[in-house]
Amino acid sequence: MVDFTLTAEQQDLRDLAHDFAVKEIRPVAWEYDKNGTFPEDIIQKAWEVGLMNYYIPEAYGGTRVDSLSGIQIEEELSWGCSGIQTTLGCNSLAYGPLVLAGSEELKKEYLGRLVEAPLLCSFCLTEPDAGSDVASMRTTAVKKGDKYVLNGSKVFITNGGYANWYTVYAKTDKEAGRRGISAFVVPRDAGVTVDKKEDKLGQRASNTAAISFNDVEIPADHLIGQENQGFKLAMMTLDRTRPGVAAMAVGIARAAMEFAIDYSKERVQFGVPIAMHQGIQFMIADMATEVEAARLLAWKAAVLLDQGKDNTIVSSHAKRFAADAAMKIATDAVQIYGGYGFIKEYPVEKLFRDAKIMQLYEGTSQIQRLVIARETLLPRRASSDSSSNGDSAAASTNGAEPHPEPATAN
Ligand code: COS
Repeated sequence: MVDFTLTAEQQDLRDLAHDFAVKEIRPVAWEYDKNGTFPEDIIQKAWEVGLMNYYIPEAYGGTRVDSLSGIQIEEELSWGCSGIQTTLGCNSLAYGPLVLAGSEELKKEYLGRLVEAPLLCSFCLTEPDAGSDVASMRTTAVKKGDKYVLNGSKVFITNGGYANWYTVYAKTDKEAGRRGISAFVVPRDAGVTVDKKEDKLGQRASNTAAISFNDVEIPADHLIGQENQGFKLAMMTLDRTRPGVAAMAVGIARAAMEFAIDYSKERVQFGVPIAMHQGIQFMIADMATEVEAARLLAWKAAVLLDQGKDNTIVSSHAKRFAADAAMKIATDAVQIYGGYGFIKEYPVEKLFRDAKIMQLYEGTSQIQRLVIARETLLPRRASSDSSSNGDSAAASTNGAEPHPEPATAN
């Protein structure tokens, strides 16, 4: 059965998030962006009302909502400010691998910290020379007795300057490429160094940092899942978080569209509001279609997850389409504002800058196309209906069949 009606609970969460965006986020969003203010006050409030960490299972003190509910929150908060939502939502990316494959002890300790206080955690995959090409990472984790010793550096780490703990990917077998990567929980006080806060084009209220590990020792039981299974764990985590990124892109796109609609009704040129001109109407019509289509893809990717089905390709469809739509819609919103759209005093300039990151983080639009091409040419699983990708299958990271290389078309 296909039904696009949210349940009363999902609608309540959406309303709660919208209300929070209107009252707490929008009033400060442009100012925080301008000054690069980290939204500590908003983190505290969002944590208090349950708009953070909502994918933590009840067994560890969380409220575990389904993905379709979660992405309602993510669209609304991102409509308020995607930089602030990146800050609030980053925890779910960082604790994702822990929920999927962590030991009971690790989950109790580190999910418990997030439940007990408004703390942050970070997902540390990217390195200076390993972005899309995850397998070329150089950070190492060497086992010495009952400890692992970590060395290396990570870049573009959301909340990196503020995290209480980090999910870190490192090579446990340097010769094995992607088959030699493992994931660890690294508490900040183990000696993580925060090297630098980045000065960014957009999402300026979010913290993006470079961090490093210099002989950082962690207990051996801080390994998440099995040794050398980290790459798959990262991919499975991203399958679960990309629908949320798509929803965030919808939030930006919707905000840009709404500003463009309002402005087009006020701005008079050639004797009529510019909304009366067909050129503007067609731009707005395309915006409305793309917001709708992007949202439907995000919902489908989330619903597949909630049904325990493989969502890899739909997750990439959603993330790619929604990110590109947000960029296009924000660009067209600037166009509708004309010269004023280029001025910081007007709201769409920020949205234009914020939209760009949607095409970059959690896998560029090109990486999404790569995943889509592979899954289309040589599907990894028989069909999106037949294979369980639920948490229990994921816990052993055995949920996936071998992923064949597509033939290269020359
Ligand atoms: N779920 C489970 N397993 C998966 C998977 C998924 N979504 N995607 C891939 N795998 C498995 C494959 O089945 C394969 O398993 P075997 O080793 O048993 O054969 C393995 O992982 C390797 O898969 P693949 O051949 O697709 O890997 P590649 O090295 O070719 O890399 C890309 C694939 C490029 C798609 C991957 O490196 C990627 O997603 N890069 C972007 C990373 C990213 O998003 N970075 C942003 C930073 S995070 S904010």
